Amino acid sequence: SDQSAFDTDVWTLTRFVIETGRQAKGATGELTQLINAMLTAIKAISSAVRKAGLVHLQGLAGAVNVTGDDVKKLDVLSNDLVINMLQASYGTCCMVSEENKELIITPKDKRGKYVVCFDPLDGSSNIDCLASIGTIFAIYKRESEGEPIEKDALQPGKNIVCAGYALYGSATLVALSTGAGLNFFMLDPAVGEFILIERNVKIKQKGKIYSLNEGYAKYFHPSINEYLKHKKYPEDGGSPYGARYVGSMVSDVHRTIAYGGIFMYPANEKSPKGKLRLLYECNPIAFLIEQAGGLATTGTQRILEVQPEALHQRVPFVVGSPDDVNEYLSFVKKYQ
Ligand code: AMP
Ligand code: P6P
Repeated sequence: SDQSAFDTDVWTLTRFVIETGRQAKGATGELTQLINAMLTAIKAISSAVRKAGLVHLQGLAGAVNVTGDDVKKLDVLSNDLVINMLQASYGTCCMVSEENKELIITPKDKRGKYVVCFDPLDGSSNIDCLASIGTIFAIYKRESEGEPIEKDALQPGKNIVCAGYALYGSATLVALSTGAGLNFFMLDPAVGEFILIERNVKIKQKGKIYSLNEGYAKYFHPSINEYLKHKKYPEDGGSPYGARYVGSMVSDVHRTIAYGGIFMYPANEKSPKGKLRLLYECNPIAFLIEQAGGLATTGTQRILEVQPEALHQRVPFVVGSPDDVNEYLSFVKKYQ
């Protein structure tokens, strides 16, 4: 009977986070509540993303609005969902969102001890062509007392307590780490729960794929073009690498973790610091990649060591399999 197919002791992400919370000495449950609030927002965003092409969305349930009035853009809807769910968890004192220029201060009566930096819908320029998009977040413990200030959010990525991404692709996946390895969870829409599918994920030591927007080749530093030439015309007679680039960071990063290789958004003459934002794109991804045994560098510094100076600052970003990132760094060193 199909009963046998039903796992009655399934590891949901909610259960997994409660379990790791119970194992954390002296934990009060505040972080567990906060992570589960983020997951609720992600489930709602997933539902909205999958309907966006069909109906005008209004509210959480995605009721059809036939007149199409007060339609919220998907990235604004996603941003509101994350802010509201996290503040309602009583776990945050302030937040940084890609959608908000200023620090988002949690109302006094709802404050907790965590800071969350997030991109509610990364790659939203890809929505209209139905390419995969994602949500990225990083959670830190606040450092100051009293009224939350920007300094609480301007922490190096090495201070991250928990980070994750959701990928709204052919299925909805969450990658999550609280510092003890990287785990993958897949959304079972029938149950509305994320199910553990891969524990302690490790990236390949070396891959066969490079991923970047070569449309900027004219503006790249010579070390980049020289590295790319080596990938396409290997002098050692090895076979060339394959090229893959979605232009949606979570999609390109997830493929890099799953298949190995290198993802790059380097600086170029038009964007001297690159394009990707340190607080809510580069730091969380760098944390997760390192948990998977990979490397994450600006080209001159480990991403997680960068001391942020501004909420929306950009950094050059090169991540992936250790051998691939180190090979790229050898080309950078040639020019130093
Ligand atoms: P809390 O009292 O819930 O804010 O947790 C205090 C500390 O325990 C956190 O900052 C984490 O370092 C750790 N911790 C709490 N909950 C979890 C969890 N669900 N998974 C991993 N670590 C946790
Ligand atoms: P480009 C999407 O707009 C995004 O922020 C990332 O998701 C993606 O990696 C990057 O920009 C793509 O930028 O310049 O290659 O179009």
